[in-house]
Amino acid sequence: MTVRIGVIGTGAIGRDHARRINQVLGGATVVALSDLNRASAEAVKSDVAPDAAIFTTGEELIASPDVDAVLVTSWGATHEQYVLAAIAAGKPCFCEKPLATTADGAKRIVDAEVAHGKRLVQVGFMRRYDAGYVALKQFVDTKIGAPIMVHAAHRNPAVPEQYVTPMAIHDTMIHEIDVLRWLLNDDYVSARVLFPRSAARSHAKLRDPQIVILETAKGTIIDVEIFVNCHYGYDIQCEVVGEDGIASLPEPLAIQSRLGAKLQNDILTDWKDRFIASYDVELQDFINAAGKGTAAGPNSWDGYVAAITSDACVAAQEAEGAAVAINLPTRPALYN
Ligand code: NAI
Ligand code: ISE
Repeated sequence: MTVRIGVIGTGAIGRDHARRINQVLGGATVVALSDLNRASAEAVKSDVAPDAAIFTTGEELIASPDVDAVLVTSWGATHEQYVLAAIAAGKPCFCEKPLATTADGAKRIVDAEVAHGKRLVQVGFMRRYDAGYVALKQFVDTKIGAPIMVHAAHRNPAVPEQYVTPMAIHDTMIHEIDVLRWLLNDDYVSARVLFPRSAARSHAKLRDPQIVILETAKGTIIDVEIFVNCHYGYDIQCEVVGEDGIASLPEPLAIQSRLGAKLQNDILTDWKDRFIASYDVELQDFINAAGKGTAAGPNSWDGYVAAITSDACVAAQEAEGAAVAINLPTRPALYN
């Protein structure tokens, strides 16, 4: 069976996902596109999805009998409405992070999916599919004893002008929020945020960098440096300190050279390149499950927990270094 996919939001990642579905992956084809900016959908049709119909609204795309499954890759604040519409239509739905921009919004999705009685939603936490993180998890699970501390960093070379302080959590650190609880098989109980002096490239509405300190239920302490104007490259770091040893996320493959009296290797500059292989694997997982009328991978509950944790981290940004508690409700059986 070829899964007929509709893509809502054809900006940077929507375009890239449409390309990989039609040119890299198997078992699916992009049959429909929709974007607030119709010219963007038309450009993606012309470049990577020649057979796609263009729909004026996401709701019309979801309702189309020609669409079996939906990709939601529009701006975060619009995700909830489309994911709820896909669940109501009984169609598998891949939603980019964040699942919703508020914990209440994510809960409405969890409730709708639980009422439907079967998984339909996969959240775009692609790091769980990254070969480096998968290898790190296997190592942490078996070799270094109980994890005691994690030191992580999420550095972007630059961000657009409209990027403001809370986005460092909702838009950027949300990847660590998801992948670290998966890596540690643990949940968070509190968050604190520390701000060093701001770097020169930040602006009045962006305090950058910042350090988020998360404590887990098992007592692991995690520090995540978020530095979104670091200038030098796109750099993701993760080191787990266990009772018996230390394990680190592998660096991306790069040629090391001895040249011109320098020992060096390139550092990536774009998130699209850093996780390119994991985007392929996550979407193939979605396609395979969608072909069976369901969803796999990171689920709505993971999206909900990430939203609750994000809200706590944003509250912690405003709490002047004080800890903010993170309380999770009981997980519905659908997600066990
Ligand atoms: P973008 O701004 O490049 O593209 C978003 C597109 O959605 C735009 O073309 C916009 O016109 C369209 N859009 C907005 N509201 C819409 C609506 N109601 N209906 C239809 N189209 C609408 O943004 P980008 O970078 O592609 O991000 C999109 C989403 O993907 C965000 O939620 C972002 O957090 C996530 N993302 C995830 C990444 C990952 O590593 N997993 C990387 C980059 C983005
Ligand atoms: C972007 O939306 C992503 O998801 C990238 O992975 C992240 O590094 C970046 O900060 C976000 O803006």
